[in-house]
Amino acid sequence: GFISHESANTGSRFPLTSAEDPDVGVNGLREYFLTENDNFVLKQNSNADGKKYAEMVLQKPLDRETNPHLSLKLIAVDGGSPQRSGTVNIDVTVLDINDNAPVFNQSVYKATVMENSPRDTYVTTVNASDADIGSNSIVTYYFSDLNSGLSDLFRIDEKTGVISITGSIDYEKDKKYELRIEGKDQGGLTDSSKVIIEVTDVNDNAPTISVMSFTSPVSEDSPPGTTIGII
Ligand SMILES: [Ca+2]
Ligand SMILES: [Ca+2]
Ligand SMILES: [Ca+2]
Ligand SMILES: [Ca+2]
Repeated sequence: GFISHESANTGSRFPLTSAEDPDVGVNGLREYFLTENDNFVLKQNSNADGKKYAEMVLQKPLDRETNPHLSLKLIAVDGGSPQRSGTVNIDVTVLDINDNAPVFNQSVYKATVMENSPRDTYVTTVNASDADIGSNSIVTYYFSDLNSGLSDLFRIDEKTGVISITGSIDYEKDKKYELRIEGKDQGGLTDSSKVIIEVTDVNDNAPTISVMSFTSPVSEDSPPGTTIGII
């Protein structure tokens, strides 16, 4: 069989073993045929000694994601009557290259948290999938906008994409957060998305009463309607 990366250029040649036919002349090897397929065409050549051999030429790029394995047959026929033929299996294994970036399954994630939620409270999980295999498909997650200061309030697990709380969430300070996230495969291809987190209010503030203070005492002859204090 053959092993080829899906990145192999069109025009790449894969020489095939030549068939042996002890007969000569018209009864000798005449022609090769290859199973019809999308990627390879057969090219037939002759050595200096007149021996025929064939090679497969890549005419359409391989794509491991659609077809990781090709099972082809090479058939050699002679020119005799009755015609005789020989068949050999040609297995092509297509190796992965990192030609797919991760893709987040949502362009926006929405979540709600209560203010004053304790540290490690679960917020949401983000997920990006990658059509490649192995390390080409392993995605790590991180916040892309590190200057926002939001990484003091939230953390993202780089392996699982779970977002949780690390700081103190105060509705009276911020009612909504927007986190920019990125997913990166081991080959460096990325996708981005965002998480919008709404904070719900908790009744964590008692009413306070403020009284206007006067610097001068109220005189006993103030006209009716004079403001004494405002609650
Ligand atoms: Ca591919
Ligand atoms: Ca990938
Ligand atoms: Ca691939
Ligand atoms: Ca509150």
